[in-house]
Amino acid sequence: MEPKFIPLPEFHEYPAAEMQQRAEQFYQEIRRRRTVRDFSDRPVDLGVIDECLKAAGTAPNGANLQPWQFVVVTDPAVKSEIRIAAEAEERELYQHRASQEWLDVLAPLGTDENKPFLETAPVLIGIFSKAYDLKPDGARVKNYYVSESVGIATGFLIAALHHAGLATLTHTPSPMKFLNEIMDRPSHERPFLLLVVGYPAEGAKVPVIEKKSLREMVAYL
Ligand code: IYR
Repeated sequence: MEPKFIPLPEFHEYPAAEMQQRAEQFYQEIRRRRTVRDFSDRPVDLGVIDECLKAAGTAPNGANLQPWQFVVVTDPAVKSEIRIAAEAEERELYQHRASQEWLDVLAPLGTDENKPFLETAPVLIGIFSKAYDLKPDGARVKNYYVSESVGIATGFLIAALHHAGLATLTHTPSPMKFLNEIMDRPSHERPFLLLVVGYPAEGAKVPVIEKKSLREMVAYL
């Protein structure tokens, strides 16, 4: 297919001082984001969720094939099914599958196999990655850089939800194939992550953790 080009729309360049200020402001905003595990059952406006999903859908991705599928769950019965299945896997993980080394690095986060937030939080977003798409005639269209693409879209989604004023938790029950059945997704869609979304419970607590400094995480050549 012939490529079609248009002039780059809506690129904004800011004066140097403003650029620095914007960069600092964004850092200050995003550093307030914390993974929350104590959720309120307060409902959230699905209009907000949709806007944030639209932001996620703008993520750069392999060949613009957009190899993701999102599933928004608000039905209490479905959330309850997800909780039951996730806790069964997590019990296995915490009691048998996880190595001591893994349990040791998880200890400061205070996580365990109990996942009440899967029922309490008003919205769960299942994020699936697709190694290929299926055309109506059953033909496969291969996707590229699938986990990179879905990871970037998920990052956009988390940032958008935080920016809108909602709390999130990136939950990765392992394995999570059960999400295909509960969320009614075909088997070529692979569960990537379950995003728990809502308001923090009153008095919600988060663990004391530290982030790496620039010096620790960046090399300059
Ligand atoms: N999936 C488990 C375990 C877990 C693993 C990592 I790596 C974390 O950063 C947090 C939790 C759970 O959700 O509890």
